[in-house]
This record gives sequence, C-alpha cells and structure tokens, in this order.
Amino acid sequence: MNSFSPYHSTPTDVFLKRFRSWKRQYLHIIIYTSLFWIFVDVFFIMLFSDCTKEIILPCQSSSLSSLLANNNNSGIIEPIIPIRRRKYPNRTLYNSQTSNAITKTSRIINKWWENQSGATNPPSWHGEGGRAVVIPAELQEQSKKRFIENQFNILASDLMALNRSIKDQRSSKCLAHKFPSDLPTTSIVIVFHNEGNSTLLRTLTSIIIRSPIQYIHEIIMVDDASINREYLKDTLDAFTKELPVPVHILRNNDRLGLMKSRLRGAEIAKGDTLTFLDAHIECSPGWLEYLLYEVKKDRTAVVCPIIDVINDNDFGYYTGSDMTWGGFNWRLNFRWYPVPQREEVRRNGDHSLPLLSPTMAGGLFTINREYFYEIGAYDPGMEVWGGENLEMSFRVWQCGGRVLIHPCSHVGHVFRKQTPYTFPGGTGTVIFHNNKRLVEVWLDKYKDFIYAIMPELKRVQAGDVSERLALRDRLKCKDFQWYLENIYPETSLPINFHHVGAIRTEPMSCLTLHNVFGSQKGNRTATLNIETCLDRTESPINAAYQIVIYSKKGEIRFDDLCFEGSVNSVVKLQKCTEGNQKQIWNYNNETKLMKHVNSNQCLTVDEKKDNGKVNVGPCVEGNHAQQRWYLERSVIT
Ligand SMILES: *[C@@H]1O[C@H](CO)[C@@H](O)[C@H](O)[C@H]1NC(C)=O
Ligand SMILES: *[C@@H]1O[C@H](CO)[C@@H](O)[C@H](O)[C@H]1NC(C)=O
Ligand SMILES: *[C@@H]1O[C@H](CO)[C@@H](O)[C@H](O)[C@H]1NC(C)=O
Ligand SMILES: *[C@@H]1O[C@H](CO)[C@@H](O)[C@H](O)[C@H]1NC(C)=O
Ligand SMILES: *[C@@H]1O[C@H](CO)[C@@H](O)[C@H](O)[C@H]1NC(C)=O
Ligand SMILES: *[C@@H]1O[C@H](CO)[C@@H](O)[C@H](O)[C@H]1NC(C)=O
Ligand SMILES: *[C@@H]1O[C@H](CO)[C@@H](O)[C@H](O)[C@H]1NC(C)=O
Ligand SMILES: [Mn+2]
Repeated sequence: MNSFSPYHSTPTDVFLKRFRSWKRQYLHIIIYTSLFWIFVDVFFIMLFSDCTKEIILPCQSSSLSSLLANNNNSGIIEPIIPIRRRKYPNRTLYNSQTSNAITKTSRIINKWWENQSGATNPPSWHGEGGRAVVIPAELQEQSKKRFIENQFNILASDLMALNRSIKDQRSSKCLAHKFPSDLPTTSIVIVFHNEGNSTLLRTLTSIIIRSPIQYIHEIIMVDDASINREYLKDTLDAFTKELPVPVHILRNNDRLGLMKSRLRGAEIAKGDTLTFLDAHIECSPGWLEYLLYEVKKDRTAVVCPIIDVINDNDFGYYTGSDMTWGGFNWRLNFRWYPVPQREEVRRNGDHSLPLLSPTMAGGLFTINREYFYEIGAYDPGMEVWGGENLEMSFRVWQCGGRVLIHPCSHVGHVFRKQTPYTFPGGTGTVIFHNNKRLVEVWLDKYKDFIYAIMPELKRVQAGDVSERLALRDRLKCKDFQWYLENIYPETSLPINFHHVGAIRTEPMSCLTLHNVFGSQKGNRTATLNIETCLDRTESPINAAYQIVIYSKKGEIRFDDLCFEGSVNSVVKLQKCTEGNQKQIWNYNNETKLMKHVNSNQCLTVDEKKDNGKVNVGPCVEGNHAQQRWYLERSVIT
C-alpha cells in the first residue's frame, strides 16, 4: 500500500496536516487557481506550434481550442469511477481464462481492478475526475526542476493515484451503441523509451480498469533501449506480473525507433487485432469496444480513438474535439483540421458514427493483425519517428482500406511541447529521410510539387524504395490523385486548378509570401509582398514562396492561406474557408486583370508603399501596368 500511495506520507498524516492548515490552504487554492489559468494560457499559446518533435504524436496545428471540445469542465469534474455494469448488465468482467490470474495474491497493487461496483477514490485526491493537479507549495520547486526529465511534470503525475478517475467521455448516443459478445481480441503494443514511472504505470492501469479484459489477449511492451531508469526494469516487471492479463516485455539492446520497435512487438502478437498505444496515456471508459467493433465489421478498417489532451504541466484531462480530423500541409506535416460539411452529411449529423479521416496522428490505433501485414505493416526503411503516420494513411486509403476516427472512443495523451529524447542523426535529418521515402513511393506527380515547396527534401537520400514500390504494385493501389480527389478533396494541395506557380506583374515582380510556415513558436504572421521573381534552379528555397495556386474555385492560395480582399484595402492572408466570397478572384486572360469578385475591384500593386504591398482597388479604365498579372512558371500542370 505504502509504495503505491499517491501521497508521500500516509493519508492520515496528510489529512491531519490539512485540517490544521485549513485557512492557509484556502488562500493557497485561490493562488493555485490563478496559476492554473496562467498555465492554461501558456499551454494554449505554445502547444500546437509546429512540434515535429514529439516522439509519437506530432503536435497539432492551429490552436488547442480546435482540438478540444466545447466542454464546460473548467477543470472541475465530478470524480466518478465508471461503472461498467451499467453498460454490460450481463457480461462478466473476467472470463474463465483470466480468472486464475485474478486470484493471485497481489503484493504491489491491492487488486484495485477487482472493485468495480461504483467505488470511487476520495475526491480530495489529486487529479480525481480528470482535474488538474495543484502542486503543494513545498513541491513546486522540485516539480519545475524535474520537468526536463520527461518534458512533462512527473511530480504532478506521481501525486495522482494510478487509478485516478476521469469523466466518461461518451455521449448518450455513444452509450446506446450495442456490441456483439464475440468482439475480436487485441494485442496491445506499447513502445517506450525513458518513460516516466507513474505515467507508464498509469497507462497500464487505465487499460486494465477501463477495458473488458477478456478482449485483451496480451500487452506487449517494447523498451526501446531506455537508459539509467531502473524502475523500468524491476518495478515494471513486478507490476506487470500482477496484472490480470499476460504482459510481455521486450527490450531492445540498441535504439530502434518507433516503427521498428512496433514491428518487433507486433511480431510476437497473437491476438486477432493489434492496438498500438503511446506510453503516457489514459484510456477512458469504453475506449476499446468501439475500436474492436469497427475492425470486426470491416477487416480493412484502421480505427483511431479521439485523442484527449492531458496537460503536460498539471495532468488536467480535457476532452478532445470530435469535430477535427487528420490532414496534412504543404510540408507534409500532419495537422488537425475541422471536419468538413460533407462528412457531416454522410453521417447524417450523427456524431457517434466514425469519421472517415484522410490521415491519422499515428500514436493510437487498432488494426486487424493479419491485415496489418497484408497492407505492408510499416516501412522498415523509415527511422526513429516521423512521416510513418502519413505513409500508413496514404497506403491504407490508396490500397483499399479505410482510416477511421471513432468519436465514441477516447484516449487521453500527454502532449509535450518538445521531446526529451535525442534523434540519432538529428530530428530534421530523420524526418526528411522518412518523408522522402513517403514522397518517392506514394505521391506520384505530386512529388514535383512537394520538391518545389521543399527543395531541401530533394537532396535527401531516400535509400532503396524498390520493395515499397513492389508492394504498391502487388496491392494494385490507386494513385495519389485518386486519394486527393476522393478521400481528401479539402486538401491544400492542388487538385482543380488553373495555375500552380508564380503570379507576376509586368516588370518581373512576383507575389511573394513570408512566414507562412512560421509556426515554430505559434507565430504565424504570414505576409504578402511583391518581390523580384526568383529562379527555381538558382534559389529554390526562396523561390518556393512565390508558388501559389489559382484554383478553379477562384482562390489564390498558399497552403491553407487564401488571398482575402475587401474594397480599397490591402490584401490579407487568411485561412481558406469554403464559401467565403471575399476569397474569390476572377482572372481574365485577355485583359490580364485579376478581379476581386466581391468588391468588383482589381488586384493592384501599391506603388506608394516601398515594401511592395498589393491592394484591392478600382479597376482602371483602359487597363494599366499595376493591374496586369501573368500566371507563369508552372510547377505542375
Ligand atoms: C514507480 O511507481 C511505483 C508505483 O507508484 C512505486 O511503487 C515505485 O516506487 C516508483 N519507482 C520510482 C523509482 O519512482
Ligand atoms: C457552462 O456552465 C455554466 C455554469 O455552470 C452554465 O451556465 C452554462 O450554460 C454552461 N455552458 C454550456 C455550453 O454547457
Ligand atoms: C440480461 O439478463 C437479463 C436477466 O438475466 C435478461 O432478461 C436479458 O435478456 C439479458 N440481456 C442480454 C443482452 O443478454
Ligand atoms: C467495493 O467498494 C465498495 C465501496 O467502497 C464496498 O462497499 C464493497 O464492499 C467493495 N466490494 C468488494 C468486493 O470489495
Ligand atoms: C485505487 O487504487 C488505490 C491504491 O493505490 C486503492 O486503494 C483504491 O481503492 C483504488 N480505487 C478504486 C476506486 O478502485
Ligand atoms: C512573433 O513574430 C513577431 C514578428 O515577426 C515577433 O516580433 C515576435 O517576437 C514573435 N513572437 C514570438 C512568440 O515568437
Ligand atoms: C489564355 O491564354 C492562353 C495562352 O496565352 C491561351 O492558350 C488560352 O487559350 C487562353 N484562354 C482563354 C480562355 O482565353
Ligand atoms: Mn506521446
């Protein structure tokens, strides 16, 4: 008990101490609450920058709010341990196969998984109900000091019970779903590298207490060469031996990276399906059944849960939005984007039905085990981490499978601002290498476009991709254009376009963008100017920012940013939004005028401004040079 107490002293001590310092605590609470909101603000600003650095799940674009649901928790949630009986009135929690394991006497964990009859931890315990942890004043300094160990606040995690409760994330519609009793079994594969102690054990705990364990064939853990973390050896071994499901721990002698480690784990799996999970997560009630049922209905379905957000500073649990899906930008970064209207229509507005997502984040998903190999598992030529999630998404869709996000299945993940790990060879090199393989194998003619946008990528070595090309051939996969047109028509890549390339004025000055991907620190102050047209062979990197798409819809865009105009004002770069009339332009081949439809004015070079701004202004009678535009230097046709 003691070793697993969420407190550092015994609970009795803590309560006595608390009582004596009640008034002081009251003041503290006020201060902590303010601190909490400051953390939340910082979190909002910083989280979803261009974090290609997170080890398993890349951080997302735009803002946290796009990923979070409009929940009203404010961090205060009633702590309730979910009662599985409510949902499975007739299902015994443990079948005969596993009941032996349960009768074993437990030394480390007090068989907390046995009591499912609505028992709850005291609400005063840290983090119960998914609340944020308030770090006691005397531990503040230590918690900040230890942050770098894992790039999250391990002390906050240590303060919480391993079985801390979280709110049931499911809507009433989700709760009404029925499952057959013969769902496929799953082998859960968890790769970890220098993982935190309590976060890893909570990952395992949440799996056990929130899953019908008769469907868990085994848990396979792959230790990817962790160093100097003794608890990942004996403590972990002892802990997993007590669990009511078989657990295998594989240990890599050398660092293999995510994909190769997952492949190693999957190799020994025997379950009907594979479920890949990250090592710092918390499964929410019911998470597994929805995933398994989709795979049972369609063996080619690759099913992801909604990824809820666990704050890296205080471990507050926040519901992920069911209205975002996976896409990618011009630099092949995975990004969350709003679910389009057509997907709402397809689902009849029923948010308890799976989304057909163009891509997946990659950290968490379930797949039929045989199908995983049929469809080409992972590209063994990819290193460490990065790009594998897009590779798998393209491959699955192009070769006849489907990628789903099930909005009823929720798994919380600790999103980090940066990885505490090292990438052998450097982050950029590794991710570029992986992306190069992805582009060479799957992107067809779109690779010319990607290389124009990312000329750095062109120089990178891809290694031998012949086996992956042979796989694509063998599976008779469709081409990338089919994928874009049918699965991801909302893409920012060019599908239906008049022109992809430079747009210039008469004296060889081109529309030029800056800071378009400048999201490194959440700072994306994209600007638009007129600058000397650059030659793509001479200065490819800068010339990339003179490539725009003039689409058949009439948008002029760079990635997800559109030229937006209004009467007599400077042209702004705004997120492209379907049906936004201010973003529609009409080019006349004869007069060379680029008309802004909404204002009935013309795209004009502003001579007065020395930084070469472009305006929307009155179209000049008889035409003049500041309003004549030429669509040139096509990248693709
Ligand atoms: C790891 O966590 C377990 C459970 O909370 C605890 O018993 C053990 O002492 C911890 N080990 C370390 C090194 O923190
Ligand atoms: C949020 O909570 C407040 C007070 O608890 C309530 O008045 C409000 O209607 C809630 N909003 C939503 C969207 O549930
Ligand atoms: C559950 O058990 C009750 C009573 O034993 C029975 O009436 C009911 O049909 C069962 N439900 C299912 C889904 O098997
Ligand atoms: C489960 O917990 C409840 C509430 O704490 C308790 O009343 C009940 O006896 C426990 N059941 C078992 C089997 O331990
Ligand atoms: C949670 O785990 C603790 C041991 O760490 C145990 O005392 C408690 O009863 C468990 N809570 C529930 C609801 O099972
Ligand atoms: C954002 O960009 C502006 C202008 O480039 C700069 O002044 C500011 O310091 C940046 N902010 C951050 C947080 O990087
Ligand atoms: C536009 O110009 C191109 C080349 O100058 C020409 O081939 C094409 O036919 C023109 N289209 C229209 C609609 O005038
Ligand atoms: Mn992660």
